[in-house]
Amino acid sequence: IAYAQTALPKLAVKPTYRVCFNQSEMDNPWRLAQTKSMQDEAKRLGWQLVFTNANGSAAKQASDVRSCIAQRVDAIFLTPREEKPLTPVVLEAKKAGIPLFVIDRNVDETVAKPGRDFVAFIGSDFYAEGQRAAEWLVKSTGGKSKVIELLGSTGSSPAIAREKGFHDYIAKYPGIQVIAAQTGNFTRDEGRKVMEALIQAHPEATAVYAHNDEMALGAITALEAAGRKPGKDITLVSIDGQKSALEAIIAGKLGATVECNPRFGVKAFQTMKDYAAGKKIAPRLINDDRFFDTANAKAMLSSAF
Ligand code: GYE
Repeated sequence: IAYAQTALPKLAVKPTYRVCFNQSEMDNPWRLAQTKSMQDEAKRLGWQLVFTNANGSAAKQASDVRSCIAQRVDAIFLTPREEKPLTPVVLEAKKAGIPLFVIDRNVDETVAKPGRDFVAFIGSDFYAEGQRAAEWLVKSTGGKSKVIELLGSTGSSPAIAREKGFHDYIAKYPGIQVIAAQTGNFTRDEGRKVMEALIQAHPEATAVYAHNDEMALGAITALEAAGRKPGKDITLVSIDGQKSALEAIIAGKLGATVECNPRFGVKAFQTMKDYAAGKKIAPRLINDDRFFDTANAKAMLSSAF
């Protein structure tokens, strides 16, 4: 689609709105928490939320957004599964005059830019998350480890940036080597299966960096089945900060997890209201993320999702 040099669509101030939330998948606690947060806040505001679930298919998610455009909703909240396949529909929403907010994962910003083609990107700094995971691993292994990396879904912005952030950080530490990397699609089951194979092929591994907690938890199961002792003879670090990951930290199996806050509801809808009111919206609104390890996992458990 050719990019048209036009202003972003306006949004009227109204007592209530009908908005779409286009979810990518619902197969892990992070996605469930994100969805619940959007639903709870819509309910609290008395707005109508049109919810779609793409079940892990970027193609379905694109058609979900198109059907929201056809329904002429007031605004669209898109959490794009992958960057490139979801970029065209962002431009289509603009063309149709519907303000769109990209939340959590991003689209391809070389084509669609926040503040120009869509109202704003709201989400975590995935690159910083990768760096924070690397920083912890460097410290806790004394700068020496052979790492297996479990990558997130290929082509998704968190997988891209969590990989880059981690690798850029460890570039200064020659004692830290990534000896194998494979996608586990952000799921527990695939994390387990991939780790089963990789630990066979690379018994010399001393660490695991998983792009999310679910894959780390799957990896722990696989490592234990292979006779390894997670937390003792192999160090694991991951990202998300879900409750079951904090429990794994308390159990001494997972070393640390960088929080990726899934609670978007309040911030997303407040940003939309501000936009309707004509306030200036920053193109990038970055969430604050905590960090969990043995020092605070117990105390933080009840606040995790
Ligand atoms: O880390 C993962 C989920 O997009 C940041 O997606 C999110 C990621 C999250 O499936 O668990």
